Amino acid sequence: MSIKLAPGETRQIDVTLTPLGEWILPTGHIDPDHGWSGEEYGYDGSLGSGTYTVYKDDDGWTRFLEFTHEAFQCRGCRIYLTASPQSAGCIADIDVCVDGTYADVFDGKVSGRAVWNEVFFEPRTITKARVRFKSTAYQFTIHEFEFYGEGG
Ligand SMILES: [Ca+2]
Repeated sequence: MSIKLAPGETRQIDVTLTPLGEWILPTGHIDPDHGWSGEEYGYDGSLGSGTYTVYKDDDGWTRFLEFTHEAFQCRGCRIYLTASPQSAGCIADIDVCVDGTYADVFDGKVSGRAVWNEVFFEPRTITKARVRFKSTAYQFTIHEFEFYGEGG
């Protein structure tokens, strides 16, 4: 919709904004390389608990942790992350699984200072996502991971 106004003209409009989805908790996890501890605490609905890792491979990346859900339309995700030390810069790699194949949706800086990191992308039907991190931090804790989408 577009409304053209003459110079000096004003008009009041009412707008109703409808969210495209909601935050959705994973229903399960896969820790393919046994790199994480307490995985279920990464999606138990509480920021007071988390799953953590101290493992990093030679290339500096943690091992992947996968979060699963029945197939649904996903538009994004968010991660509440703490790095130790929190001052360490962090890169996150986030992929989503579409038709059995992982597709990259995010590679970039995130904050490990106990905050939500939100990532949005073109909607697609997925069954799981996986995350890993690269940093000088010696430990990462995912307090919560949530999908954003419809039909969860
Ligand atoms: Ca938790």
